[in-house]
Amino acid sequence: MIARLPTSDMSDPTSLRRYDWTTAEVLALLQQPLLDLVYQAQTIHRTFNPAGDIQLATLLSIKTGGCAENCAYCPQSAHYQTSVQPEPTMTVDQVLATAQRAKDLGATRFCMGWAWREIRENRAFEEMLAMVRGVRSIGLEACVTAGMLTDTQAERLAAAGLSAYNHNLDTSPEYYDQIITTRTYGDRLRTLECVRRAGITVCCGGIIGMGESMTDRARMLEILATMQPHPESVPINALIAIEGTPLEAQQPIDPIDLVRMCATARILMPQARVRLSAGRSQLSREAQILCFLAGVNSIFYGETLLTAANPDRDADRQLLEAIGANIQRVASVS
Ligand code: SAM
Ligand code: DTB
Ligand code: SF4
Repeated sequence: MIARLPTSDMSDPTSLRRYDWTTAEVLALLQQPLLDLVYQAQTIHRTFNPAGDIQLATLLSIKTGGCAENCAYCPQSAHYQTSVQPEPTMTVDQVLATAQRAKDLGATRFCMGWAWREIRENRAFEEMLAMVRGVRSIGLEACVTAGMLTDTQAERLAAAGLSAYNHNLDTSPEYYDQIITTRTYGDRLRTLECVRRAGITVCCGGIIGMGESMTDRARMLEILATMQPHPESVPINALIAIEGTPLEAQQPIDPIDLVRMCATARILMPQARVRLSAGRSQLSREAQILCFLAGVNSIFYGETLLTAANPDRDADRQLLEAIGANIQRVASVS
């Protein structure tokens, strides 16, 4: 039986965009029979995103390793011994050359990461602003992920033309302290509010496969889907269990669980870009295709994510060609 959407009147699609989801409703969506879930998600996807395009985003780690936070999944935390070594911060010229190459290879969004607990107002921040201006002038959407920020910093990033700021909730508020203790869920939400106030679009999602329950997954999606407006971009990551981190021995997720997360995110946030993010290397082509059917409309394109492996470009090109994907050609203005 198809879990009842609060209103299933597809002739008035705006009534399906809601901000008052409850945990029980989200859990019911997440746990319904898979084919019903995917059918609902695809129906909503086609109603709200008639263009049906898929965005290719390219990631680059500008400042790698040595981070003060203790996120249990992260190879860049200074708290753990992993194969990731702190590296010198990349220069503006290096970054812009990489962004140009990403554009030439078909990406429309360029996402830059700094392994920082928070942004500080120093030379590295001035360089970040120059990178954002440069990426925008190449004609790409620019996204930054660099930890916590303040209103003033968000306003300066907005003035530089930043399209989006990525800051994930990662998991439910209830499970959060099993994963990170060096900052709180409230810290995370405060940063997201600064991003929103500055007029930058919000990129916010999380990870599955860290030992959380179905209810934790539902709670995370509920918190995202009760933000008003919804995040414009929702990355769904499957844990990449990295040697040396506390989560190194976690068993891989069942790909069907990832399909469920993507489909539920699509139903809850009909117009968000739902991004099938970390963990794609472990997925078969068929599992990825199910995720597209469930409403995923973006992937990271390029051999590495920030530090971990991603499928190589040839494999992705073949996959996208095989399904006749309609790839976004021009960056959106935001
Ligand atoms: N320091 C910044 C922050 O935490 O906001 C930005 C970088 S951080 C690497 C960006 C996101 O990548 C994390 O919030 C997490 O969701 C995801 N991530 C990091 N390591 C991961 C892993 N091993 N597996 C899956 N996702 C991961
Ligand atoms: C997101 O949610 N996933 C991307 C992006 N936002 C920054 C990062 C995934 C990182 C995976 C581990 C690594 O490459 O170090
Ligand atoms: Fe990794 Fe970001 Fe956590 Fe630092 S704040 S340990 S870079 S996820």
